[in-house]
Amino acid sequence: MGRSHLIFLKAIIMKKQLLVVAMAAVFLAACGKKDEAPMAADQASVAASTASASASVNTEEKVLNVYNWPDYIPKDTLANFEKATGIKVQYQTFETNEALHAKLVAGNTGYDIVVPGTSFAKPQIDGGLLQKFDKAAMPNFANLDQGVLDNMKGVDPTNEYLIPWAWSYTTVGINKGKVAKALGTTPMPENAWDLVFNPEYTKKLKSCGIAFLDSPTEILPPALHYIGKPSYTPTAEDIKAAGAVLAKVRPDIRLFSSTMIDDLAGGKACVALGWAGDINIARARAIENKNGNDIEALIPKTGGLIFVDAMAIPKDAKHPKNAVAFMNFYHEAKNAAALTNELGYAAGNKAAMAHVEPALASNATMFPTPEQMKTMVPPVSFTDEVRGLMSTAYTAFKKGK
Ligand code: SPD
Repeated sequence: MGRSHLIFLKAIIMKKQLLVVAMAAVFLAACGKKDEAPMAADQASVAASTASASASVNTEEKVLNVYNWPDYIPKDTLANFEKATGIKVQYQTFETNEALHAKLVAGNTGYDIVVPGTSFAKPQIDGGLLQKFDKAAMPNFANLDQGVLDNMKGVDPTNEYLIPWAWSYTTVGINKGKVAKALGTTPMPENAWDLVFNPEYTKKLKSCGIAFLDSPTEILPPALHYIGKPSYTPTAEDIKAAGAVLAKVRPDIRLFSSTMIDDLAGGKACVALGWAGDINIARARAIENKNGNDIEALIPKTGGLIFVDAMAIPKDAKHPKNAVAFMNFYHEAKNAAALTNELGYAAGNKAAMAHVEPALASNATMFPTPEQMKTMVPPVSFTDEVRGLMSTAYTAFKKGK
C-alpha cells in the first residue's frame, strides 16, 4: 500500500475516532444536565394524539407481545396502556443481552417489542433482525432527550430502529454496614472498583458475600475499564489481561445473578457488581422491609459504564403498529417519569423531568452530575468477535480455570 493510501486511511481512522469522542461528549454532557428546561409538551394534546395515532390507521388485532428486562416497568403502565387503547399486553422478561440476542438471531420470536442494550443493537440492525418504526405515529418522540438520541446514533444513525427505554450505569453497590464491618480497620478504597476487582478487598468482603452480574458482556467491560483498557473495543490481549484480573478474585465471588436486587436488599450479598438502577431498587426494598440494610450505589472515581436499553421491533413482529402505540404511550412525560419515580431509572425523556420527584432529579446515582458524567464510559456496540472472546474468557472465569 502506498504512502498516500496510508495517510488517507489514517485520516479516516482519526476522523472516526473524533466522531466517537464527539458523540460520547454530546451524550455525557446532555445526560448530566439536570437543569434543562423540559420541552413544553402540551400533555393533553399529546395524550389525544397518542389515541388518534394508534386508532386511525391501526387494524391489527388488539394484542402486544413485549419482551423486557425484569424489574423495569412502573406498576401501572401496562394496565393504563390497556385501558387507553384496548390493546392487551403479554409481558415476558429476559435477564441478559445474550439471551435476547440468541432469540432474535433464531427468529420467529413472537415479540412485538424487545429491549436490547445499544451495545448489542448494531449487529441486530445491520443483520436485519429489527424493523424501522413509524416515527410519524409517535408524537411523543419530541419528548425524548436529544443527548440520549445522539448517543444512540452510533448504532442507529437516523434514530429509526431504537427508542430509549432507560439508561443508567454499571457500577458497584454496597451494604454500607456489612462492608464496614467486613473491612474492619481497612478504609474504603478511593476507587470503588477495587471492592470487586482487587483481591486485597475481595478477600475481606468474601465473608459477607460478593455478587456479580451473570453475563460475559456485563463483567468483562468493567474489568477492562479497571485495568485501563477499552471496555467495548478491546484486543484479544486486553481480554486476556482482564481475564487474569478476574481469575484472582474468582474464589471470593459467592453469587452470579442478573437479578440481584433481593440478594442485596435481603443481606445475602454485601457487595454487588451491578446496575445503579437495580442497586437503587434494592435500597428502596430494604427500606420498605425495614431490615436495617443500608444499600448504596457508588460512583467509582474512574467512572461507571453507561448503558442505554432501547425498545425495538423485531423484523417479523405481528403487531408493529401496536408496538408504536405502546412506545408513544410509554414516552408521555408522566409515564416516562414514573420509571424514575418508582424504579430509579432515567427514561431518556426530557419532558419527563418536570414530573420527576425533586429528590430523585438531584440524586447523582440516577442523574450523575456533568462532572461525574465526564468520567463515565459511554456504550459502544460490540463486534461479534469481541463478544465471542468475552464469552470464552467469562466461561473460564466462572469455572475458575
Ligand atoms: N432491572 C432491569 C435492569 C436492566 C438492565 N439492563 C442493563 C444492560 C446493561 N448492559
